[in-house]
Amino acid sequence: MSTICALSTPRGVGGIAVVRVSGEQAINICAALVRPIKQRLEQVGSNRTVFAKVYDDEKTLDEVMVTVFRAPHSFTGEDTVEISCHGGIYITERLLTLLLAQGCVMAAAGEFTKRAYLNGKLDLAQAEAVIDLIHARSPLQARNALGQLDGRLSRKVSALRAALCEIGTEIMAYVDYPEETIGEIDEASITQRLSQNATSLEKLLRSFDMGHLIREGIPTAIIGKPNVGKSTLMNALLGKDKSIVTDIAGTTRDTVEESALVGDMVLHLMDTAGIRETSDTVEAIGVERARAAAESAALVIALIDGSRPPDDEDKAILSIAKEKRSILIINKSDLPQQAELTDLAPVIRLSAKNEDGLEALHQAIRAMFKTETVEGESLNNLRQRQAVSEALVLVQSALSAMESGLGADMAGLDVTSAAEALATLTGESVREQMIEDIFSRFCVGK
Ligand SMILES: Nc1nc2c(ncn2[C@@H]2O[C@H](COP(=O)(O)OP(=O)(O)OP(=O)(O)O)[C@@H](O)[C@H]2O)c(=O)[nH]1
Ligand SMILES: [Mg+2]
Repeated sequence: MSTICALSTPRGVGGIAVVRVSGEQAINICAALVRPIKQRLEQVGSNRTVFAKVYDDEKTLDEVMVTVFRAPHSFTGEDTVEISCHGGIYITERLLTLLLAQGCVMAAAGEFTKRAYLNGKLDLAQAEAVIDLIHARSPLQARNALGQLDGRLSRKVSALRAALCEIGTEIMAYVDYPEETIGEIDEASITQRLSQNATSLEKLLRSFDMGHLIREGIPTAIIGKPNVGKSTLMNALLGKDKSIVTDIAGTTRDTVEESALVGDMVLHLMDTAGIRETSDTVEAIGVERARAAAESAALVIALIDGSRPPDDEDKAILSIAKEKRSILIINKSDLPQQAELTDLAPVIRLSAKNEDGLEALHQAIRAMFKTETVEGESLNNLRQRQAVSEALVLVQSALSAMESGLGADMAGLDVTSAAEALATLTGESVREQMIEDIFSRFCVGK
């Protein structure tokens, strides 16, 4: 395999930049350019960092720190050299040019991680976690990706797969050699174990929705009748004046969208027009959009004004919220309170204007999404979901074959195929094209 090189830090001006070289010739190629002060690069021990100079035609190009990783003790599993040089465009480009002249080739997007996978350092689910970790924007996203990188999802899926393989083997042994199998096949036990596994697969499948939300950000609609303080809350959550706030009912007409880190999650906030009956054509379109936003959201934050007794318009809002995963906010807690609502939970009293009580909102959101997910064990992308849903369909088909007395041989084939479908998740058996697709989503240098 060729020896690859790339800039692993963002292109541009910075304190330092890291150029990574990986492959059989990594150390030899670098040794021609990078000279440590006290010894030759070839003599530097594994996982050691030393001070060195980079030479460009016998003139010093830069003073660097260079780290040598010897196979298999590196990220890629190959000999790897990481050169931490000064972070400038000229220096990094010149260094890469010199490396290419010495026989390196430029790494393709995700090639370092792809090699880590091909060399058995990571399985496919872990490799995907590397992309998620790089793109994480919230602590929860990062922890989830880190859990997956640590192999939590892989272990869970491997355990399920092993259980299915065992059932499959048992059935097939009986079907192929009925006379040698001790006793009758225990159909009741097989059916029970199959349905247990189906339940686990269903649960895993449900975790996709949550994993996906955590990874992509939670579409969140802020709804309420006019003037309850939706835009004020939106601005408080964003930490800037994005939405226009006035005391005129019907200020917000179009949906205003922006992402924000709320607590430890990314929310895609949608501030909406106040929902009410109106004859104004423009406002009516805004109200329609508000309803659509609530409909499409994964979380609805419904507001009412605590300083006024709730009316029919508020009740209409509550009934929209009831249909969704929602949090009810009684706003304007700084004013004398008139709204008493205890039938809906969770209810949070806060003052959006004074930004008083926002922490309780953060906690409610956190509690709502955290209890439903185990960090690092959720399915995070469509590929993973596809593998699990294929396995589930096959297990269900095996179950109905067993229950209808259609024959153990049918069930055996289905269970074995289900185990194979799960194997694609961790990459124990995948097509070449799938590997290409996954790693092309990476950035160069990773
Ligand atoms: N006292 C008090 N006033 C608030 C609070 N939140 C919002 N307001 C005021 O309520 C009025 C309406 O606020 P907005 O944020 O524009 O309300 P809205 O729900 O977006 O209204 P529309 O866009 O018209 O639907 C403004 O005068 C705000 O200053 C609060 O917590 N306390
Ligand atoms: Mg508004």
